[in-house]
Parts: sequence; structure tokens; C-alpha cells
Amino acid sequence: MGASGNPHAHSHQQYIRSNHPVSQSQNKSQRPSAVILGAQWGDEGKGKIVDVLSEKFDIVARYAGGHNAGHTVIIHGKKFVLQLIPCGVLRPGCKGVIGNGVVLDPQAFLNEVKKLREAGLPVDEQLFVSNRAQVILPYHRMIELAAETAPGRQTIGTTRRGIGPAYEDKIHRNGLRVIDLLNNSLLRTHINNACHEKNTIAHALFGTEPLDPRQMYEEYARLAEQIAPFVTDTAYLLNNAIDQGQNVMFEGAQGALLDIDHGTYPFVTSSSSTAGGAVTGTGVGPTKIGTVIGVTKAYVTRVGEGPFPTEISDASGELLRARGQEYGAVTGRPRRCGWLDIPLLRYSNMINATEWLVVTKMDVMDECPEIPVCTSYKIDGKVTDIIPADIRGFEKIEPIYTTLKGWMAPTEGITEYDKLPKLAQEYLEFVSRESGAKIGMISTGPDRVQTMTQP
Ligand code: 2SA
Ligand code: MG
Repeated sequence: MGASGNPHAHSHQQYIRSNHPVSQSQNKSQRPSAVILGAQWGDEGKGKIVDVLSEKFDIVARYAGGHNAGHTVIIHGKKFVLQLIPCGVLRPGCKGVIGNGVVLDPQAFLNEVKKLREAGLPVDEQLFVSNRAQVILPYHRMIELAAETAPGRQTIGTTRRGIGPAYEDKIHRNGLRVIDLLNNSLLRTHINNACHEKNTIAHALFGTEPLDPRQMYEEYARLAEQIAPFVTDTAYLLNNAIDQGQNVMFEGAQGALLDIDHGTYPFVTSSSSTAGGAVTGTGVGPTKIGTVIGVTKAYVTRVGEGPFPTEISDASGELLRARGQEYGAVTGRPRRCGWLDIPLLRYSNMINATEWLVVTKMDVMDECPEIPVCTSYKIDGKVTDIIPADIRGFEKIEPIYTTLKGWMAPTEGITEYDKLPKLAQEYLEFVSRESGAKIGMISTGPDRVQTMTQP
């Protein structure tokens, strides 16, 4: 189906403004704040893109998720994997903020801080943690592990970091926030009560051994002391900065299709990974956020369970996994691979109001002689591009493919659009036209420098 046959392609054009997100002509103060998020199921290469773009921003703020994210950044051949801390801190002078929408595991946070300090990065001056962020405690991991492995329970294929149970406690108004972590007597009471409750539940349901609240209190009181210097009211920090003309990049974690509301529920994460999450997860209102940038791979991957209409089961999938090194950055799990799914990309562009797309991992497809792209679905015999709301609907999808010719030439490291093989350019133009968003940037390798902006 071409652009003319696609009613969505046209309507999306209205969202596209002329302020290119990465154009060189703008200085920082003219550049709007931006949400940058994954347009698929995570692992689109956001980490690298956030790192590249952070040069243009004063602050990078995480708004959702926790240390289940795995943002890999390679700077001059040296690899950094950040799970919780926003990638912005890798740039001198760029502040990093962990917003209230994040669930913070104190141990994981301090381990990452240590790694960054050892690498000589000024985290102590540049990093801020919201006093309203929720804390992940050991019983969250205990409950999640038990639930994921219990016979008869739906396995989600989580990262087993306690993310879901921590958000459960938050929504249940039973969570511990960072500000309360810093108050010893509150912390002791909270841990005592919570351990009593969680130990009882976990033992009754899953036969789990109880956790010791006293030991937990002592450990977390110590961790709290080390976290205290980073803690502040980040809603004031961010709003004041924006009011003074600074710009903020809101760094998404996971991807739009893992969003608790809009994703492939129940095979989702437990937070709002879409653009709306940037608002609730930081305390910055929507009128202060200028633009939304979606990051998509040139194909699709997914880790964990759940629907995946364009998943490849033959050797092409293996080729993408091997060439793209498609293994989870946090858990090392092999990622499922598939062809680009335009209906899902269009859906992501809609729910996020994405203005710009960044296409990553172009080079991974250098050896594909043919590239099928799913342009619509057949469901119950009808052609549609509406995304089903439930898993039963997903199971009925028969993807309809348009097969493009592969470029069969190396693109790794190319930094000028004009130097891309003609067929690679055609692929990108096809994706832009079909998904209804402009492509602002293309990545042809993991390093900072292997990036180009499209003219
Ligand atoms: P969770 O742990 O409750 O958030 O898991 C729920 C689902 O969300 C998926 N999920 C992810 N998918 C892709 N990348 C993620 N981050 C890591 C990475 C994952 C890894 O960047 O590679 O290392 O395995 C991420 N985090 C959560 C998860 O697979 C479940 O489907
Ligand atoms: Mg990742």
C-alpha cells in the first residue's frame, strides 16, 4: 500500500513542524524541550540517541521505569550500560534527573553511581533524584520472582527487578518514597509493616522464605545516607530550569508498546512509557514540552513474552539477531526479531504525537537481499491497520507485507545521507511515508559518531 492509499500518512503531516530537532542552526536556548522514547518494545537504541542529542540539551530526565532499562552507549569505543541513570550525565555540563515517575532501587542506583565515578564522570555535581520517586525494596523482587515462576500464573517474562510490585505498592498507596527512605523512623516502621505483610503473602501463596526486616532496615538506612546528597524536589528544578530558558530532554525507558495502558497488555511493563508519562513522571506540564521524538529500529525486536505479529521464525531472524547483537542489555536474554510493522509504528506515532522518527540499526540489514515490511493486517478476513486492544485480537493478525529490495552494501558508519545506497534511502523514504512521520536522524552503528541527520 502506497502513501496515497494510506489515510493516516496524510493526517500525521499536520504534527510535523519545521523546527528540526537536531539542526545545527539553532542554539540551545531556541531549542524546545523534547520527549525521546522508544516507538516499539524497547531496545530501539534510545540510549545512544539520547547521548548524541544530549549535547543540545541542558538536562536529561528519566520519567518512568527503573533499572529494567538497558541503555547502551559507546563513546570512543568504550561501552557504558546505564540502567537507571539518564544517559545525559555522560556529557559534561548536562544534568541528569531521575523523576518522580521512576522506581528507584537504592542498591542499583549506587552501583551505577560508583561505576560512573570510577569513569571520572562528575555524577555528584550533575545528578538529581526526585524526593517523590518510589523505592524498590527486596520484597518487591521476592514477590515478582515467586509470581513469575509459580505454577498456573501467567509468565510475563519480566526483568525480575521488582518493577511491577513496586508500582503496585505505589498505586495501592502503600509504597515508600525517596523522601521517606531518608527518614529513619519512618523507614523502620515501613519496613516492619511491609515485611510482615509481604512475608505472609509470599509464604501463603508461593511458600517463599521470609525476609528479615531488621537486617533490611539496617542496610537501607545505610544506603539512604549515600543517596541523600542527590535528593531534591525535581519538579521545581525542572520547571525553574525551563522557565529560565533551559531545555530538557525527557528520556523514555522501554517502548510505547510496553506502556501499561497503550501497550500489548498484559505483556507490558508497569509504567507509562509513552509521551504522557513524561508529564506525570516529572511534574512538567504538556505545554512546556515542545516536541516528541520516537526511536525505531529498521526492524523490530522484543524480549519477554507477548504478541509479535511480524516475528521471523526462519534464518533471517537469526541473521538479524547475530548482526544486531540482539541480546538484552540487562538480562542477556536473546531478543525475538521481526520485520518492521508499520501499523504498530503508526499507532505509536499517534499515541505519542511523534513529530520525528530516528531510525537505528540500518546497518544490521546490510545483508538482507529482500526486506519485507508489514504495511497492514488482515484480521477475520478484513484488511485493517487498527491495533487490536486484546491478545485474542493480536492472535488473529495476518500481516500483509510489501517486499522491498535490500541494498546489499555496507552502511555501517556512514554519516551522510547522500552516501547511503539508493535502495537504503528508498527504504527510509518508504518507512517515513507509510508511518506518517519525518525521519530526522539515522544511526548506522553503535558509536556516537555513526549517526547522520537527514537533510
Ligand atoms: P518489567 O521487568 O516488569 O519491566 O518487564 C515487563 C515487560 O517489559 C519488558 N521490558 C523490556 N523490554 C526490552 N528492554 C528492556 N530493557 C532491557 C534491555 C531488558 C533486558 O534494554 O535490554 O536486558 O532483558 C525491558 N525492560 C522491561 C520485559 O521483557 C517484559 O516483557
Ligand atoms: Mg534496552
